[in-house]
Amino acid sequence: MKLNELKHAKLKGWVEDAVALMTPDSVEICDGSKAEYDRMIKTMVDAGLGVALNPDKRPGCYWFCSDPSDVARAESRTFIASRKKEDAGPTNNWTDPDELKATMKGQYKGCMKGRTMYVIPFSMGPVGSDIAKIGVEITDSPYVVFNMHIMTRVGVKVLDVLGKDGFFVPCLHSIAKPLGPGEKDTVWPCEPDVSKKFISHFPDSTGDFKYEIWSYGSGYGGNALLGKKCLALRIASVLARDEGWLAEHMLILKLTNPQGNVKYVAGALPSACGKTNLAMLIPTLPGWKVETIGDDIAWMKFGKDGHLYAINPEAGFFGVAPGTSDHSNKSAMDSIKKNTIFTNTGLTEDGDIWWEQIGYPAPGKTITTWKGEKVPSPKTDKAVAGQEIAHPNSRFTVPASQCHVIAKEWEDPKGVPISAFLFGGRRATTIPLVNQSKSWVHGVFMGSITGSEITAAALDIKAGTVRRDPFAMLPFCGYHMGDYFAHWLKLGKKAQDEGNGDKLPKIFFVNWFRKDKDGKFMWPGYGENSRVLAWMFDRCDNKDNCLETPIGFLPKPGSIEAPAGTSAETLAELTKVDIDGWKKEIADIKDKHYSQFGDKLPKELYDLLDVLEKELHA
Ligand code: OXD
Ligand code: MN
Repeated sequence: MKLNELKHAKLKGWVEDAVALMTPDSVEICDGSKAEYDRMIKTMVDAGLGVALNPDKRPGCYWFCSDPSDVARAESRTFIASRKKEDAGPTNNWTDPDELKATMKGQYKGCMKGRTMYVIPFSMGPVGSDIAKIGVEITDSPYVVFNMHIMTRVGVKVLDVLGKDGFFVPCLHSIAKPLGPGEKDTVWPCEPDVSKKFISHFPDSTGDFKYEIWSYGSGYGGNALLGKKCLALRIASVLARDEGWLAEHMLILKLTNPQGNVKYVAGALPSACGKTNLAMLIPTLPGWKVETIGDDIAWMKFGKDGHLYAINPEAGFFGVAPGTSDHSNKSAMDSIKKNTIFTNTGLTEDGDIWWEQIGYPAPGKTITTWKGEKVPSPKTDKAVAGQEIAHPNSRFTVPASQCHVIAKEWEDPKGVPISAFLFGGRRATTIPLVNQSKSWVHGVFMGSITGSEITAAALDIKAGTVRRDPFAMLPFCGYHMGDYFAHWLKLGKKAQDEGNGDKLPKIFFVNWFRKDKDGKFMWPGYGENSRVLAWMFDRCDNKDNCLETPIGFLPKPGSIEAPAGTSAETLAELTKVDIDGWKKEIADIKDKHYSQFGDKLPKELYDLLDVLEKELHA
């Protein structure tokens, strides 16, 4: 499709302005077809920028490797450029929107010379659903085009819904590497200087569009596939605040008990803490079943019946590869056997991918690392300090429809009713295996104090240290985090005032990552987490399986059966209140976390912190 065939005048004008600024050699409007997908991949493979994997082993699969500067989300280069600084809050980088636009326009000038500009109309959520939103991404990266094909719904059908004047979020992206005449691409064209990358969000622009996303210099998924973190979380969280719904960094799973009863659970865990594994879990508990609705993002609205309904706005999974194995996530391993894009994994001699903790040693004599070096094949799949075959944040991109445990209702435009929320983090100490909140407000309190050890999903922060990541939304909330807590409280209060308090999801906090004094994990995790899900399921039915404590409702002894290899004492340790640990936790929350929100911190939350402190000291 050609630019002059676009029927939406505002969209056409926006693309024309981008063409004038970025001066590409040609423009293509993406139609979302399989032929387009294949052509985009071929463009890159023919140019030596990607490798087709062995079709006998991984049919339809490709291997790409990025520049070392471009392996993860760039949090220090991610901006919420609201008109007023206080609207971005203390947890976001803020810059004046006019200044930022002036700087970025300078960078965008001529940035697509020698390249094709692709215009990608996409829908987050099933095309035409009431909950879905449309975005249009302009990019100069074929890699972005085919990944967007997997992660969103792309193409002409979206333009049809958009009509002549429908609402869309404009998303500008460039890898920032114009090509001179005859110049050839390097392996992963991008702006290698991290300080020149920008992932900018304008949540209250005064120009032609109220919401805008401008990304420059990075080709990495979270920075470049703008439907995901930028639109479906940062901008959508602002829309959700304004329109009375929730846009959350949550997986959605369908849990069926041995009697065939179903409950839907939405869970927020920070990046690279196992959301994909949990969404696809294979229960060890006999008779229980988990099916997947989504693994990263949930959009939720209250239905007329007072229940909260969730959709997965995405169409694919952009999962962390290392650690994924038949043991940790057999369903993911089965899903990625075909038609999958691998980025920054290792490449075996026989044309297959490999990563640390994949469950088997690397075959062959040598293996190619994500940096393109040939090294001896490791004899085990264990991660070795100082050696990376796969980058720790290497990824697979796979269509959700290819997942064997995808729930049949995963694309239902009205969504699924949520019975429980689960928050969690990666914590070696203090935080119990599972804990239910005493009320909605207490649940919001739990979400607001979430802490987690940092993983490799972001550049520029030190892996391993604990940081507060409220609701797992720290890098993704598009406005002041104090207002975000207030939004959650407001929605709960509204439901209660309307007589629907009992239909609100129950709220739980989990921690699969406790370690003993020798540094060994105390809980086996993965399929054994079904024991915790089963306990939560019964809590939603108000079964008598808990004890009230100052921090919340903990499992009654015997209400969770210890898995093989976990002693009764260990389970008791995992489900008790660590009074000294919590005292330290409270002090840290008061001094370093809540203190940053000033007047914007809802009083109800501070009051709960005081109550907890008093009870622990009693
Ligand atoms: C992701 C992330 O890619 O959270 O999902 O970083
Ligand atoms: Mn995520």
